[in-house]
Amino acid sequence: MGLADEVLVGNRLSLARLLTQIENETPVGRQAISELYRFTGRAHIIGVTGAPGTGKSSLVNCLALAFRQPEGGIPQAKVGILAVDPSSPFSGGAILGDRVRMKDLAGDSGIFIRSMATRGSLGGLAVTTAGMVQALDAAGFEIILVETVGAGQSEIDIARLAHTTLVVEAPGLGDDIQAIKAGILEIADILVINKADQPGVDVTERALKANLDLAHPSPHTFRTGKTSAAFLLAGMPVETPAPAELWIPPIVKTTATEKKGVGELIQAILQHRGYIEGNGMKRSHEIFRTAYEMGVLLEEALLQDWRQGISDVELEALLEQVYTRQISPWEAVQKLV
Ligand SMILES: Nc1nc2c(ncn2[C@@H]2O[C@H](COP(=O)(O)OP(=O)(O)OP(=O)(O)O)[C@@H](O)[C@H]2O)c(=O)[nH]1
Ligand SMILES: [Mg+2]
Repeated sequence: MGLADEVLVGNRLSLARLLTQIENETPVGRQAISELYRFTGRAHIIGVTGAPGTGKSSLVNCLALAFRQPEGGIPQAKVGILAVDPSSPFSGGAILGDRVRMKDLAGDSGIFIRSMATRGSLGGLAVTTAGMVQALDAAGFEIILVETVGAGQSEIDIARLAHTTLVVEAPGLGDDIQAIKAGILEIADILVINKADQPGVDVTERALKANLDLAHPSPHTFRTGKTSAAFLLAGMPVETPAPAELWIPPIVKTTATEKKGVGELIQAILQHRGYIEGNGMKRSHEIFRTAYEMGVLLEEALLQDWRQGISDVELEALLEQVYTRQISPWEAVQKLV
């Protein structure tokens, strides 16, 4: 049996191996993803982002438990967890901490937890994470929680990947309106104020509400920036239905350490899921996400292809000409292509 088949029949060790192959962007990983791709698209992907230490991992832990041992009408689901730490590859300590905190979940075959430390690569965080999510999806995990530390681009990447994005704030951190970046509010489908047991919850809530009023109402739009996805999609009408009803991100208060507010948070997630499934937004979101992923892969493939057709000597000679100011970088590129 190949790796992909073993993943499909629920072999956890094979799934772990596959995730490593995908993380390392190996041909084996890409081949397996290609075989598994038609089994994907079933999971609901939940992004969990926010400033360091707001309680994202604790919340992910609570959410996973709630989907495994559901109460009050919450559907039971198999849960995959991906903890992405884009900040540095040397964060073994933090990741270990997450593992320890997630001990409640150990030994349950309906849960799969994976930490990854992304490294700089052509495809970058978005494509590698997307591949790992696809593997978990094909393996039958119906809810996939992806945690990233809010650090700029990574939140945007997660929003592209996730169907529902939770932005986690904590009192004391978000009191200063300046501290609540408009960008992060724009990607939030649900705002969570965790550590609701701490003082200052009302101040944080008021600050969030004030910012929400400024940022909304506007339907979520996808920004491509100067990426290959922008080229791929240029001039293509990606269907973005105007939703009959705007989604105003609800603010949910939780205390992860006491497992409080988790039921409300799950209700909000399920509501958002119903919203995007019912109005066509899920479809346009996924088409966009796919275009983004293909854009990154296309760029990589074209560059590799092009690089094979050019000798080191040729390239060096051109660089030398640019260095000695005989030609400009632009002229050099014209010669190269
Ligand atoms: N008082 C209180 N503490 C909490 C709550 N949730 C989490 N914590 C604590 O806050 C600290 C950070 O929690 P984590 O879950 O690791 O936070 P995180 O956002 O995942 O942190 P990073 O991944 O490092 O960004 C831990 O000591 C938790 O026990 C809460 O609701 N109330
Ligand atoms: Mg964490």
